[in-house]
Amino acid sequence: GKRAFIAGVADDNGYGWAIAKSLAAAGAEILVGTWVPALNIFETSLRRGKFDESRVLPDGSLMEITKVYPLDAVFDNLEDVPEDVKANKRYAGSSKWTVQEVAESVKQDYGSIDILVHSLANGPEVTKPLLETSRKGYLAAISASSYSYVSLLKHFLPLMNPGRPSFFCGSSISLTYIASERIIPGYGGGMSSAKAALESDTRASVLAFEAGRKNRIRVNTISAGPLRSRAAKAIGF
Ligand code: ZID
Repeated sequence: GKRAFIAGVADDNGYGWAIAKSLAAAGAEILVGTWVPALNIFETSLRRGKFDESRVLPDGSLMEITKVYPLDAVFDNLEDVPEDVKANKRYAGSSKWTVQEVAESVKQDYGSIDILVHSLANGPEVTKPLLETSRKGYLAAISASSYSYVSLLKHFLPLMNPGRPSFFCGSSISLTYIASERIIPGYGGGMSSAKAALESDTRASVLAFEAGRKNRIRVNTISAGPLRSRAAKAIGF
């Protein structure tokens, strides 16, 4: 069977959860990366059976999440982490949540993966029109929503099982939104720009070219339709 790492699962409402279920139904082993501030409540809810109804697969069995890794995809390694974040109670409560450390932990635990899913985005100023967005807010959106994919791919690539020449096996995917190419009022804060970067890095085949060359890994992004996830509710959708 295949092993998948899905970054961006913190409840049972979002795309990450739904993708995890589809992959589990197809027989994949599921590892997830959960944003550090959401880790406690996610693990508690999981343990207490709060998601059991949502865990039911088409064959009646329950999806198993083999392991939940704390992750903050805006930090590549410990040197990137500012002191105030290190000292923050929720962050201090767990460890090894930078992208590099998570990849190292997954490697140590399982050796390799076949599928990498990026289902995360964050734009602190998403409710502000672009013209009212600060530099800090814009860069934060790009960091969490676009570069996070470059970083995840970079660090997980060495763990991804390569394909054979005409049979690509390793695969990675992210989720984007049409606001990258059309005006969607309300999708501000640089989020439209962040999705444009994510798509360009994928579509212009920069990542596909580099990842394909290096390790025969496919790189794709899906422009998602509306889903009432936690992230979508936060922008009043
Ligand atoms: P979600 O809240 O389930 O997933 C986002 C996850 O990212 C959460 O679990 C967060 O904890 C996590 N996260 C945030 N910051 C970090 C970080 N620094 N490190 C690690 N994890 C972090 O929401 P979701 O399922 O909507 O989002 C998953 C992906 O789908 C994101 O890339 C979205 O941009 C994308 N997407 C969603 C929708 C939608 O409707 N939900 C749409 C397009 C793309 C869409 O059609 N307005 C109307 C329609 C749409 C979007 C906006």
